[in-house]
Amino acid sequence: MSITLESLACWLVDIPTIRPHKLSMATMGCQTLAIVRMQCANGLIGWGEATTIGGLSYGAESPEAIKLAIETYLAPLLCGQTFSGPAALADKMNAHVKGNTFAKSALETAFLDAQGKALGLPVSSLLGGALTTRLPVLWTLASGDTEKDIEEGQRLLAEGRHDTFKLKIGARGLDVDIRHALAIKAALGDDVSIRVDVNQAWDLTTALKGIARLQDGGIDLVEQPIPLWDRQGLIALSQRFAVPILADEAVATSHDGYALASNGFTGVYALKIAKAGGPVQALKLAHVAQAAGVALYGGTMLEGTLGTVASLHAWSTLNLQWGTEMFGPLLLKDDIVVRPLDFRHGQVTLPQGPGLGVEIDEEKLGYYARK
Ligand code: MUC
Ligand code: MG
Repeated sequence: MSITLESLACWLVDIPTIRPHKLSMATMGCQTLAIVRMQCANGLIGWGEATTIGGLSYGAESPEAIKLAIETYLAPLLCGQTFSGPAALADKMNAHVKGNTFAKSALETAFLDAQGKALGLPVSSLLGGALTTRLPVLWTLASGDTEKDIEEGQRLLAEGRHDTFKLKIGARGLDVDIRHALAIKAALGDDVSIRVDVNQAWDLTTALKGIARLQDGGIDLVEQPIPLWDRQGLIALSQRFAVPILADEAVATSHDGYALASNGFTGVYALKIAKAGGPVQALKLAHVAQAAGVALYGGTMLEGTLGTVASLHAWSTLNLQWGTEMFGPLLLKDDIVVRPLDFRHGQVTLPQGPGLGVEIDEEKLGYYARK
């Protein structure tokens, strides 16, 4: 069904995190959600969201740049135009705006929300149809303190909220990081899957030493150990170790996925709607991975509920061998939606209503939006 865009509004919404979240390149005390409201003909409204991590420390688009790209370049390009679907929208955006996949992801999300509402269908139905309504979700232990992480992990296991954890390492020396990861693995036990994310912090030599020790210690997955540009290094690591290597920063689009897989990468890809330019674009990478026999993982840019749900609609159409990390809303002290997501038993429930199935609390949006 064709949708005509009338106007676009974008807010930067700052929400504190429940505790400092320490990654190799930044410590987050707050997350900024770039929230998009797409007003369409016939009174239809679509909502979208884009987030990044630590200002400009994770990716090339800051929250402020996302808002500027939308308001200054994409809104004038798109408003007044009619699109038959997300393919036509992406065509138009890509013909006139290079890169800026985070901004495009918020717009593709808002478009899908509007189109789903117009058709009375959940976004997952526009993307191929959900295989499941409950998706696995791990939690990231990243307080920066081994004892605190162990307590947090034990509490979440006891509550039954999560059964799988990711650790953020790479900010400290190799020995300190390995001791940290293996202490958590030992404390949480054999039945609990522990993965690490190095966020590009090691060089290849350090990675060779580090991954060998993590593998011996029972760590299940090693994410982006070396810089994103070192494609050959990542391929070599994936072929050398039995513990799977997860490509995150190194694989944003279907083109990256093709280049890695066709040169012999054998690990896992982290899908993220922001890296690819939206849920539809992220699925293109997923389909390249499926064709190449590379396993899949539903990744987060620590989105709030809107961006998390947009991702879940896409991930629900896939068989994700490594589950998801769509816990973003749980890291935030508050959100701008009427009903929070249901996280339980290591899973989250996919909303069923038309569009994203998320209702925005406009009072909260007004309260948290940057003035
Ligand atoms: C990343 O690099 O994977 C995902 C979970 C988390 O704690 O940080 C992110 C980013
Ligand atoms: Mg990562």
